[in-house]
Amino acid sequence: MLDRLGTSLKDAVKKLAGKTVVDRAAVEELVRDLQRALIQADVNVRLVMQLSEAIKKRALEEQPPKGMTVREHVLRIVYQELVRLVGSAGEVKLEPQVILMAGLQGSGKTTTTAKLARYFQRKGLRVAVICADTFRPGAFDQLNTLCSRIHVPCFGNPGEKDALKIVREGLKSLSSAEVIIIDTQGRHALESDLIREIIDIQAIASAQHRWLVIDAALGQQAAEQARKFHEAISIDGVIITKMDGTAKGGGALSAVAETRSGIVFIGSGETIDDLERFDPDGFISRLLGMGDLKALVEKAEETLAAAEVDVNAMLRGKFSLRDMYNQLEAVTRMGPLKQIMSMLPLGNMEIPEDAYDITSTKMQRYRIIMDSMTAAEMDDPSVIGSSRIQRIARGAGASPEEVRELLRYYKMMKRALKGVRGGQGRFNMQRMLKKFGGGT
Ligand SMILES: Nc1nc2c(ncn2[C@@H]2O[C@H](COP(=O)(O)OP(=O)(O)OP(=O)(O)O)[C@@H](O)[C@H]2O)c(=O)[nH]1
Ligand SMILES: [Mg+2]
Repeated sequence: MLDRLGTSLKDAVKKLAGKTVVDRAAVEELVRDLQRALIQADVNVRLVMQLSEAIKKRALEEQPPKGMTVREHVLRIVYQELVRLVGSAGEVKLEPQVILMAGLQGSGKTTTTAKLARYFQRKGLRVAVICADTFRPGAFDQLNTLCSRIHVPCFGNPGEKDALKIVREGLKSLSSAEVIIIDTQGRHALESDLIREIIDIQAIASAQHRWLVIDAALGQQAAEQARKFHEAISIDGVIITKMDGTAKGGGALSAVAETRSGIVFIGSGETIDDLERFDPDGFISRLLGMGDLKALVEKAEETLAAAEVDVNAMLRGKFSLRDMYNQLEAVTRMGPLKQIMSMLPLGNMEIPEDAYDITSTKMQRYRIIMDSMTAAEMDDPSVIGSSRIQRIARGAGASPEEVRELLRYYKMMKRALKGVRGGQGRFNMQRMLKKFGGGT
């Protein structure tokens, strides 16, 4: 879902990236494209206007940070504002809590109640649910069936018409549970009965979380519903269901903005495990086709730490083949170069497509060649003369010329490292990747 929105947003962003100059006209065109894309996806018009005004104002008034082009700056603003639109990641703590589910008929409350029970169960918490839906025929059976499959206790009483009584008794009888999720009734449209009941339930349950369940297919009415529920019980998180469908999804995004809360989970199918935690940065990155910048940064830090690259020694000029091997390994472990580049913001727009392939294959070859070197050669490559080159090449199934190329590459890297100024012990990956792309 959201495929169409994603495509049109990506087109808008690509158009900007392809412009020779990013001036006022280019920003205005981008903003118009974004507006069109969001409105077509059913995002609330008022919200679209707020968002696009904010983007325009920032893009035209803020100075790009040092080292960032105007183009990157504008795209970063688009990214940040969209992340803000979908809200911060709603908090889900793994501690004792009561969760109250709210939403209209058929939005997916009951299914999601069971999915959430499963989620907390997997995290090792004792979970139980209460069926406070006295409206829908067979409501208790539906929830009870889902929960008994995962051995989660389900409290309810199909003969009882008073939902408040059920909640009161349920909380008492389930007092040994750590997480209690309360499923409530839904109606076709917002009715005062429904709202009054949920206010009363909250008065009894004092739920730490009041989560609104919204069907991704819901259009413009979503904002109105969200506002009413928010006024009643102060919604602190939104769960969007049926993300596996073909819905436009914009309505659900409007609901999030209306409650000023974040999306906590996404339902992506009918089975009990089809529930995902929502990550705003990753979501918008994918939507814009920028790749997951945050994931890259974290991954890069982890991998480099694991590779034990002694950056300081390298900057002092002590750079052995072994150091280079560790670096190559670090980069290889991070995944195919292409994937890495697509995780860098806009990296994929500036680097020619075929640069990746040569590079990652070459990297593999170099590692194989180094694997057939001795420890002494790795520590001090200057001992490698032509007879050793022959031997290394044979051992690696490579040609002597390839081994020489590797040695040339090593020398170039060593020179390049000497040129790295600053020396804060940081490994300059971009520079290294550039060498890979154009150096050999
Ligand atoms: N494909 C898909 N179907 C879902 C998802 N979540 C719920 N459904 C389906 O949506 C329908 C309605 O779900 P329920 O959980 O019964 O909805 P509800 O909000 O409890 O409905 P009421 O109790 O009548 O208010 C069911 O057929 C579910 O299987 C989802 O993430 N993906
Ligand atoms: Mg239900």
